[in-house]
Amino acid sequence: MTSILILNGPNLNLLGTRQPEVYGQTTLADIQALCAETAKELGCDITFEQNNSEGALIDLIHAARETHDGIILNAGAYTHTSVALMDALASVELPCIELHLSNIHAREEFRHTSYISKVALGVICGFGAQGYPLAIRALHGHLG
Ligand code: CA2
Repeated sequence: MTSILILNGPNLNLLGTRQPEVYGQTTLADIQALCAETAKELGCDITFEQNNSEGALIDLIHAARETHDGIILNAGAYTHTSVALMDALASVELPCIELHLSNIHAREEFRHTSYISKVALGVICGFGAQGYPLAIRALHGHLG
């Protein structure tokens, strides 16, 4: 069975509690439930994780090499700063979809740069929580 790691970076644990005008009212637990529904429908296996630490995210990416077929990554603000996360993704050679709730290109200039895009199979942004099921379908389709 296809196995997908869904990885969420810093501050995404606060979803639904602050800045609803930017990130919506959906909580990360709601998103996890949405992902579980999609995975059940497609017949694939998902692991859903959130961590605020760059090093922990890198460790999860390294471990995925042995356990998962692909990665969906919302790296939060590390998207715009982390060469280390980019290198980790490149090193495991797993297909990765970069995901954002907001349209990062319609926001501040500093969010227009993504280190993750340089090693991603594709990017989904701007569709809020619905981006997660879209990314699962896209990666599942890619993995065949
Ligand atoms: O749009 C996205 O998904 C982002 O990855 C979210 C990051 C942001 O730094 C990226 O540029 C785009 C921020 C996540 C912070 O989430 C919060 C949720 C509720 C309250 C405050 C922050």
